[in-house]
Amino acid sequence: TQTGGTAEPKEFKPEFKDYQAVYNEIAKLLQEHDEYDDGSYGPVLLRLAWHASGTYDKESGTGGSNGATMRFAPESAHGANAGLINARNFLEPVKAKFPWISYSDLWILGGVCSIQEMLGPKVPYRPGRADRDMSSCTPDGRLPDASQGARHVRDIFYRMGFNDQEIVALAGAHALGRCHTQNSGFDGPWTFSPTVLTNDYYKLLLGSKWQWRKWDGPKQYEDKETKSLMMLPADIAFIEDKEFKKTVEKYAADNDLFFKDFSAVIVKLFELGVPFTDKAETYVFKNLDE
Ligand code: ZEM
Repeated sequence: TQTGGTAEPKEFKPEFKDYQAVYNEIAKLLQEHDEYDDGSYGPVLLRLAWHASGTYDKESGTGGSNGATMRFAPESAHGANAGLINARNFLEPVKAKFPWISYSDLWILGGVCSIQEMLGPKVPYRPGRADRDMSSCTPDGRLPDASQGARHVRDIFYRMGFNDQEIVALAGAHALGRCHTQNSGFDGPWTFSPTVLTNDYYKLLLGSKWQWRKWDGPKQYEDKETKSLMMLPADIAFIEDKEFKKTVEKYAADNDLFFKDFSAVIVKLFELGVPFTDKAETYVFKNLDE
């Protein structure tokens, strides 16, 4: 009905179908751009979502995915974020097509979509993140250092509020993607199928013989048999540490359990420090081929 000439334009309230449309657009672009790396932007999109979230500090409440402050220096220039410009640039055309979504929500949706499209479990998603300016950039050093061991890994993830089982479940993401010398200095993939999420990371940790790679780069492991796979010192910590190793064994033996726990813990990671309202609904997206 007509309410007079000065009525405000109706505010756009996105619903499930609108977020599903964003999901579908990301999934379509993932399929189209199979020229990247091992054939998918999925791993680097997941890493963007993780590095946006993993700056969280539970004591101060700072950091986390609410803000998308990696758009700005100094955070964009932190060593740990090298190469994530590829993921941010990949999502720019999606942001242009759906300008109503915040970068913070979009980056996390990119992670959710990547996990599902790389044949991982469903990852329930809640929108509600708001972008912040560069004054909310976190200090360098909040993300894990690959050259360190169990003690450091615990310090970093306990700061976010995770326990040992959750840390090991999160690490299963290293079934995906690879290390790039131009980003981290390290080199190579962890598994033979770096664009499909499986529990292979755990199986390979336990089932292969890991030896130091002899090369000029930073200290990393290679599998003795094929020398084509890698582990970081921080990965090997998961089999050197008795407590961590028990959980590695559970996930190596049971992919369904890994999927269930991975989904739960990645939702926790993606929601660290996000001030959702009571009204925030949880969405479970259909995969592109569903
Ligand atoms: Zn990663 N990760 N990560 N990680 N990560 C790399 C790549 C990827 C650590 C780490 O130092 C590195 C988690 C935990 C930890 C992914 C997801 C998740 C790389 C290589 C390094 C060095 C980067 C490069 O060179 O491009 C350490 C020390 C971790 C904790 C112990 C968690 C948690 C993740 C998600 C849940 C993914 C998907 C990649 C692959 C990125 C790509 O571009 O292929």
